[in-house]
Amino acid sequence: MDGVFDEELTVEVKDYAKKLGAALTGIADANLLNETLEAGFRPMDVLPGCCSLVVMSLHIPDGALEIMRRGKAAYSYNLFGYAYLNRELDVLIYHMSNFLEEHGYATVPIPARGTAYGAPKKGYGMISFRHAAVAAGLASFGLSGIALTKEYGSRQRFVAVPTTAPLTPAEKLLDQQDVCDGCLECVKHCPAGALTLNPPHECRMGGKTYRYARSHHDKCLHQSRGLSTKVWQGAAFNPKVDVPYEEHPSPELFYEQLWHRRDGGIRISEIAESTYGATLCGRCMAFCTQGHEAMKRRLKPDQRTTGYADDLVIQKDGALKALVPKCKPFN
Ligand code: B12
Ligand code: SF4
Ligand code: SF4
Repeated sequence: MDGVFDEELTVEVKDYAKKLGAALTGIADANLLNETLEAGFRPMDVLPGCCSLVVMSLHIPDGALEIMRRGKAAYSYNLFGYAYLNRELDVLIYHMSNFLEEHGYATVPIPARGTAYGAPKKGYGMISFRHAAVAAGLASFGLSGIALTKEYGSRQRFVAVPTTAPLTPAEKLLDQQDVCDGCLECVKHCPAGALTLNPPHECRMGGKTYRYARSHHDKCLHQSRGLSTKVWQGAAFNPKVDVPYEEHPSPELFYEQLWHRRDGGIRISEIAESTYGATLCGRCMAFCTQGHEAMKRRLKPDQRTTGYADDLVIQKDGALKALVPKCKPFN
């Protein structure tokens, strides 16, 4: 961004985000994203005169993911990793948009989940929050395509508020190796084979090149919306009815699958909790090595063998080792 930044407002914005409960906050230079994202999905397309994006994240409680890794239940993740978390993220967006508007700047509050009805391109949000998180210096891409941070690995969801406020952007972007160790656990654990690295998707931003898996939208959705029994096999809240996968289902067929062929129990739970398909998968997030490592770094040493006793062992040299997860990878 050319011109002068409003340092004072930048500090106020970050403080405000913290007060609202954001786990991480950063400022992305809109121009970085204008250069990287496709026409129609750039900050300049969404908000004329957009200078900056306020990027905020909320951490997914480790317990919600760890209980799935232990093959017990997908219920906690559905709410605290998705449905409720999205509502909390929407609260951040709502208040941050009002805050900036009260300071005399334009914004666009983009909802935390989903894409606009009738969006011009399938699978594209108004702005890609993962790219915004990378541009804000908060995250880098994992090979999974998920934006990983040093603080929480894969275990967070992001939002970004585009604004005309001239906020001071991040000085430095993270490298991919800063957060992803290339272990491929994410790809191995995908029940749909939806992540392809041959060849990877390439993204250039701020003079850096990031490579990550191309994700098959429909295959991922098939798992995420509770049409498959494969996701968290045996765990409570995992669908019991397998609906055969079909390429490019029409809206009519998709509706039919969701409301007539899917596990009835799951349909009911969706209405009650707005959990949107009940399983939501998220295995690429749950099994990301760096998400698990970040959790271990945060736990007090004496908690590492109690809270997650069936998951971690302390070796003779004091190092922690993760036991082989109970859910086997899909090959
Ligand atoms: C649409 C969408 C999806 C789609 C498409 C994903 C995608 N590749 O973009 C599907 C349904 C597959 C999906 C799945 C998931 N999602 Co999603 N999703 C979104 C959403 C709403 C928009 C993403 C977007 O704009 N992408 C557009 C472009 C810029 O992304 P892209 O990587 O370059 O990919 C595009 C092109 O490169 C191309 N492409 C990529 N691969 C290939 C392959 C081929 C063959 C071709 C032709 C093209 C192509 O098409 C892609 C778009 O479909 C965002 C919210 C938001 N507004 O950002 C959440 C978001 C990305 N999802 C999120 C999550 C967590 C998930 C899931 C774990 C499911 C879950 N439990 O929530 C999985 C993870 C799958 C994965 N490993 O990527 C989080 C990620 C958080 C993080 N830490 O990074 C977000 C940011 C939501 C949020 N508020 O936090 N998601
Ligand atoms: S959410 Fe599940 S189906 Fe989708 S890419 Fe990740 S592991 Fe695969
Ligand atoms: S599981 Fe491994 S390869 Fe995949 S994103 Fe995480 S650290 Fe990177």
